[in-house]
Amino acid sequence: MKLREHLEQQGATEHMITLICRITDLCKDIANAILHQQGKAGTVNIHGDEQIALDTWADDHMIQGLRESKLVKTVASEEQDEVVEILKSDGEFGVTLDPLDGSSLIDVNLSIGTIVGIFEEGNVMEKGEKLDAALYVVYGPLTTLVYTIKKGVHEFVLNEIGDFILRKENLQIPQGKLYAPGGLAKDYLPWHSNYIKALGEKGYKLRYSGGMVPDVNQILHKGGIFTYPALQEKNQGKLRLLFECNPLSFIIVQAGGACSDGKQSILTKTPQGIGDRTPIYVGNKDAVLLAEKFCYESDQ
Ligand code: P6P
Repeated sequence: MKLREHLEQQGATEHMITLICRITDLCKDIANAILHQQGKAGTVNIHGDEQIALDTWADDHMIQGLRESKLVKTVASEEQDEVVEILKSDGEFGVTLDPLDGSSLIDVNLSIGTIVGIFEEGNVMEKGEKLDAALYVVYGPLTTLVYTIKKGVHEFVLNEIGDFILRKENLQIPQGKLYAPGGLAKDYLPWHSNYIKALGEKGYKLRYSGGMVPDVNQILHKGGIFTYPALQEKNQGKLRLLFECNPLSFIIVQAGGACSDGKQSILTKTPQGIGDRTPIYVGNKDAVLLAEKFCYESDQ
């Protein structure tokens, strides 16, 4: 089954179907561009991440494609300093974008991804629980798409003629024991170090690539926990609330998992600014609850 047919079967509105299909077509262009990726752009984004030419190209390409759709009112992109208001739009959608997350991994031929959050009512500075849809694409040995419109989590694979074909429907995160622990151990807070040690003692196996999209995708399929914690000098950690943590947490929660910053669900956090970062624990409910337990006990 092709993506559009599946979205129609899910009862998505015509505008949502058109928007998601437009976004995934833009991701197909990104998949092609990765094969011919250019060098470094010599610029950095507001988060201080060095931008390669492909980062800026992918960002421009997606924003232009959304502009042309005339369905999108506002776009927040990790590569942009401010929210982009699309004035000549007939639509109301708000879209958050991480056009090419982990792009520095291309050099060593590791998988990377695109992350998208969709709000039907244009405000992108909403809590993650207000999302109406979210998707990510993994550019790896396969190019796969995972999406939800709050009616299950579904995976598609790009075939040889450029169609996303249904691969797995109604994905539920299995109980598993993989852990993907981001950040430098020397910078961990003591309670987080104790948490990671406890996972090891429970027989959790470390699986971490440095790409959030493939790492979270692996947790969705095999179970366990992805974390990028608060650090000694960075109490909000590294990962962005709007562009990375909300959409991916939304998908994992829709697949029966859980998410937290150690104290509360990521999806209940009210964004203060486009560059907000947050500590993140996302995956099986028991592993997330264990992190909250370690965090709570550290405050006593
Ligand atoms: P570190 C990639 O740069 C990214 O934003 C995420 O995709 C990934 O999870 C994280 O940073 C990796 O960070 O500090 O482990 O290199």
